[in-house]
Parts: sequence; structure tokens; C-alpha cells
Amino acid sequence: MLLKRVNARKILDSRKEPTIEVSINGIKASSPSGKSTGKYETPRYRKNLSQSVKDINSLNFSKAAVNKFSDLSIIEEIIKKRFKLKDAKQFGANALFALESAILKALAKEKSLELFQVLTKKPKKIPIPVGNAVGGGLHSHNKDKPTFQEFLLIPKENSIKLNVKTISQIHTKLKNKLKAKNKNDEGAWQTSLNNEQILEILSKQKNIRIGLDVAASSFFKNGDYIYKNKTLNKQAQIHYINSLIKDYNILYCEDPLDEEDFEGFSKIKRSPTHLIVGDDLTATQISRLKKAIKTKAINAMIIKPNQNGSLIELAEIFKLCKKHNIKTILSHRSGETMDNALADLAVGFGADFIKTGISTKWREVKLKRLVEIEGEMNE
Ligand code: 2PG
Ligand code: MG
Repeated sequence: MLLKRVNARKILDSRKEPTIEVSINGIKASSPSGKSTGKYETPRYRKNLSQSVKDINSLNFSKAAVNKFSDLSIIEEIIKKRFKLKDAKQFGANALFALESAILKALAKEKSLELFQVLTKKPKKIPIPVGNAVGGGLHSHNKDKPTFQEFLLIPKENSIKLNVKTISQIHTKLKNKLKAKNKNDEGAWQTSLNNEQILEILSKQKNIRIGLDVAASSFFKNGDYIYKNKTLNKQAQIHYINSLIKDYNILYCEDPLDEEDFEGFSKIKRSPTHLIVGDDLTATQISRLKKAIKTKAINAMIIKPNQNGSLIELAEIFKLCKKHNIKTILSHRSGETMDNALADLAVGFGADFIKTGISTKWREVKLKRLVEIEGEMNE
């Protein structure tokens, strides 16, 4: 496929903040934006959004032919050369991801394939959704909010259609139980209940296991974890998290400690049914994943395409995780677009889980696409 028409422009995400959309041969893709951003994420833009739009519109791909996934490395080489970069990621994660994603979508269209088929001929499974039902931390805007950022519902069935139904029904039911009035940035309920009160309510819901995104770096100050009514040092935080995992049989615990604390992560108890997940810790960087493997910090990893930018590196991350038996969770960002490519990427890369919210149109569009893919796979 030749890249005949390359176009970039600014659009607004679900928070009404500007982000980038790229279209290749008339096919569009866009990048989301996070709020609880890890220190080690690839910067979003080389200089800023406006410059990235100009950068992409100035690129000349006339000699580049992309016929398969690995040909994205040709594109990365062109970018490196044109902007004198050591690493294509210096082009900016949002700019590079939107560009590469649009190229893959256009390639799929040209070959009359589904997007996930550009990554794999025979997808093995549909990932299990990890759905944000109740929110606190940096994603919620009510005054009296829980410290933990996300309380997640993880359904148990083999079918994505059933799983989506289960988490949607529980999400709806939770409104009254939580005395919630409105939703946060990710469509999760905002409540003034505290961490334990929420976990108590969730533990009574049938057909799900509980997940948590503690997002601990967001309330880690001068060596301590600052809660509304208590301050915990590192040892006390490890003890607190271990007891929550045990008391509420938590399946999935993301960023229980600060993003620098590989050693602390290794002290949190885990098993195949108790996942300790790196997000800010690993920041979707292969170098951070290697350190996490060495220090035995995690047994599961969040993978956010726009925390990195390069889909080539993303594929390497999936491979390395598989080799070391680290479960993979492909994830949305708190500021999302209507692009549903995340669903195809999750299926194509063989992710074990997908974290893409439950409610509001930006999240639903990804779940709907997964249901559609399941239908096609069962035909
Ligand atoms: C997270 C994400 C997505 P953000 O912390 O896991 O839920 O948040 O996009 O704000 O980084
Ligand atoms: Mg997180």
C-alpha cells in the first residue's frame, strides 16, 4: 500500500481537550490522553500538538510501501531521518501512535481485512474486560472522593457479549447503592463513600471479581501515602494493600505503590488469581518491563499504546510479557476519542484483558467492537 494522502488535524477528546487525528488514504485514527500520567511515559508531542500536526502534514512517504505490520519500521526510519531523531518515539507518542494506527487501518481496508487481521491471521481469544465502575483520585471531581482511582469489575464468562452485559448491569445498579449522582472522566460513578465502603458493596455483586487501580503515585508525597484520614509509610502501605487483596479477594491490583518502587511491588502477594499490575511503574516502555521482570515486581502489565507511541515496540512488549508469563491488559486513557481501534489491537496482539471503561459513548464504542469481533469469530 502506498501512503497517498497523509493528513493530521486537531480534534477534541472526551474531556474536550485537544488531541491529534491522522488520516491515511482517507482512513482516520486518533490518540487519547491520560491524566494520571506516568513519569516514564513517552512525551505526547515532539514540541506541542500544533507542531506535530505540521510535522505529519509535512512528511513525504511517497517512496514508502507498507504491506504488513512490520513495515511500520520503514515509517519509523523515515521519521527518524527527517527530524534527526535517535528514536522514533521522540516524534511524540500521540503523534506516532495516531499515525501508525491510521496506517494499519488503511492497510486493512486496502486488503479487505479487519484491523485485527493485520496483526494476526487467527486470533485466539477475545480479552476479558476490566471495567471501571467507581472512580476517585485524579479522574473524579467531587469534593469527598475515594483515594483510589478506579474500582473495576472483572466478569468471569468466556463470551464478551455476556461479560459486557454483566458489567453494564452492575454499573447501572451501583448508582443507588453508592448514592452516586454523576459520572467521572471515564464514566465511573463519583461517590463520597471511602475505599472500604466501596469494596464492601462490590464484594456483594455476583458473577464478577474486583479490580483496583490504586494509582498510588498520585497520593505519594515525601515517602508517605497520604489518605483522607491516615498517612502510611511504605511498609504500612504494603501491609494495607495485602490485607485488602485478602479480605476482598481482589483479582487485579494496579499500581499499589509509587512508580519508582520496583522492590516494594515485589513484596505484594500475588498468584495466578491475584494479579499485581504495573501501569505508571512500567509506563509501556520495554526498558521498564525488563526491570520489572528482573525485580519480580509484577505478574501483569498495563499496555497503553499512547504511553509509548511505537506499535513495533508494543508488539515486542506483548512478546516479552508472554515469555515471562506476565498477563497483558491493553488500556484506554481517561481522555478518550471515538476511535475503536483499541478493541482490534487487543484481539490482534492477543491481550488477556482490555481496560476500556463500561459507560459513556467513548468507552461503549470499544466494547461494542469487541462484541462485533466475537460475532465474526464465531461465524
Ligand atoms: C490509568 C489510566 C486509565 P490515565 O491510570 O490506568 O484508566 O488513567 O489515562 O489518566 O493515565
Ligand atoms: Mg493506572
